[in-house]
Amino acid sequence: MLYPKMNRSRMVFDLGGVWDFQTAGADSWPHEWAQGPLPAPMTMAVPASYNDQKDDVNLRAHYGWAVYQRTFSIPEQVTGQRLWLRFGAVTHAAQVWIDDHYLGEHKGGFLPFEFELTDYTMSGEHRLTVAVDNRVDFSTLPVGNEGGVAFFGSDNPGIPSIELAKTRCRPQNRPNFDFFNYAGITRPVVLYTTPWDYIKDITVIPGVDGDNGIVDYAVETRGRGEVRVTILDQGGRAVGFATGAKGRITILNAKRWNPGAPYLYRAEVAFQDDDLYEVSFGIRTVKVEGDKFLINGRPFYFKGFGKHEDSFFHGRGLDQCLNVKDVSLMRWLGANSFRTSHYPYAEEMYDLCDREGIVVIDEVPAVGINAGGAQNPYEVMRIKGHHGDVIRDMIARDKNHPCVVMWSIANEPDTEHFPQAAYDYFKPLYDLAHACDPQGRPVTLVCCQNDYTKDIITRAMDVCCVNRYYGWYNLSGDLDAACDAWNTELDFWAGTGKPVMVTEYGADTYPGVHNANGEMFSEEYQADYYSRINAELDKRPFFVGEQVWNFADFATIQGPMRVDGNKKGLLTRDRRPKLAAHYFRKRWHGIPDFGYKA
Ligand code: BDP
Repeated sequence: MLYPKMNRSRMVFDLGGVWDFQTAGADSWPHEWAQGPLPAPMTMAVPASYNDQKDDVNLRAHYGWAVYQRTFSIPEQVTGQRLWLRFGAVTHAAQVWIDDHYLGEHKGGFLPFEFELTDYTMSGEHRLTVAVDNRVDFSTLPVGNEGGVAFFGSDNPGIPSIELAKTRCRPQNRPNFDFFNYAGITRPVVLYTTPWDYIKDITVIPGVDGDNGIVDYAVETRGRGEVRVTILDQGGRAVGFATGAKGRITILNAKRWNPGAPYLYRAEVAFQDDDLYEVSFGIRTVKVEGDKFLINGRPFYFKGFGKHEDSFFHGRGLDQCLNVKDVSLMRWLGANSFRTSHYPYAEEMYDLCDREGIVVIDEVPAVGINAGGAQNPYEVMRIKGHHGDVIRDMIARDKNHPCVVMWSIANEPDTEHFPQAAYDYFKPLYDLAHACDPQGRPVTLVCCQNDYTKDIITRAMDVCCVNRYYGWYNLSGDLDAACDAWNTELDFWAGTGKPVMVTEYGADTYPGVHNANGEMFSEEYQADYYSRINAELDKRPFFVGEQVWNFADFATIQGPMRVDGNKKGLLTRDRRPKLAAHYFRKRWHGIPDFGYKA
């Protein structure tokens, strides 16, 4: 799906601002609210999560539907054009009305969707109503626990007083994942126009032939007519041209897009004399060969993070200033990459990473496919169809970004207790991801710390990505034992012949806590933990990357496991470095992007 852009054939109108908002019931919302102004609205900024915008525990902990509303009128200049209403993301499900017309619904909180409004473009004021459902359960991605009641955290089953109290406590979201379940209209809402006959989609497949760049392209249009494609370099000079909806263009002596040294070309696509759209792309290749991860034919080493879209007040709402700051901090740290744990991020972040040369592992919101071995998640969770949809939609959205070098189809599913079921579930999704990606990027699944000898799906991926907490959740506080466990496990992965990387390892660290003995939760422990483990990872030639958990501290549900959120950040939630950030800054500036393990 193309990102809305303004140019001489298209207009974009931002519907962001302060909307009316009202919470509704758990299972439904009064649809008559769409027929007029909300009965008792409060103000709410869009885009942003709603949870932290007011000082109200009922809003933070709200469970179920909430309704947003605003009015707008459409400029006369759009007459004769098609008009579209597009949402960057609404978490987790949305029902949309314009005036008295129901436009439709969308499931999934992290990908864009749109409706054509052309038939409703009469003059006068229009009322836009967006109902939002934040509930997670066995049918959603991310996965929540069923029932929506009772507490999260340690349980003492069988105690009468607790069992009785549980039946009486109010419904609440019980995420099966470790980040706060922020909800609302979290990304931009825009109206945009296209001409009647228009460009629907553009696919760019870069390649190389010696010093030259090859651009295979495909343009999907509505209506018939001539397609003309001009390739522009960064200085705006035309360096290639072709006509036709499909074709190949050669760029002589093309400059490569490289991590840390990006170069972007633009494909300017014209359709008849009507429509125009420009897509940025990079000339770069990605390939797994043996136990190496190659970018532009050279062995790349991932240095970076698992991240979250998470910040004060905004929750998971798009914050461009924060994104720029985060990329700047990545550079300050000497990092070159991150994973969009645990959902596709806002499109604006990928544009930024294309421009800044930051490498991205792009992940679908498939987190929580794990019932701790008590149940077979592949039987009890009703997610397979939706899982395929989010893989398809994420790749369709992000396929042209040079920053994206790998797709992650899940985080920490149960691959241990039901290994064959996991294989049968994920192998078709792995094949689907490959079939969807015109650029043929590697595909992975991020595996949980469990019995890796039983897991048969992780080793079937192009890259084995492992999340490991030796020295934290296991072998807590004992770094000798943690290093020992890592080495035993690394001997196992060596046998797969695949590239292996760590996509999560870390230690909760309360900023300001210091300890001469380097005990858990202190800044010293976090720094020691990483320097000890990294010394072991460095010995393994097949080990292609280290992504720490996490870039910054982030919000989670309250519970006995978390002190004001997850504190495994190298940075605090307000982006101040902990001791371990200084350790990594030194380490990573000394590790080249390419050839570290060559
Ligand atoms: C991993 C999850 C991640 C958690 C992390 C932790 O992938 O979402 O936040 O552990 O416990 O299991 O800090």
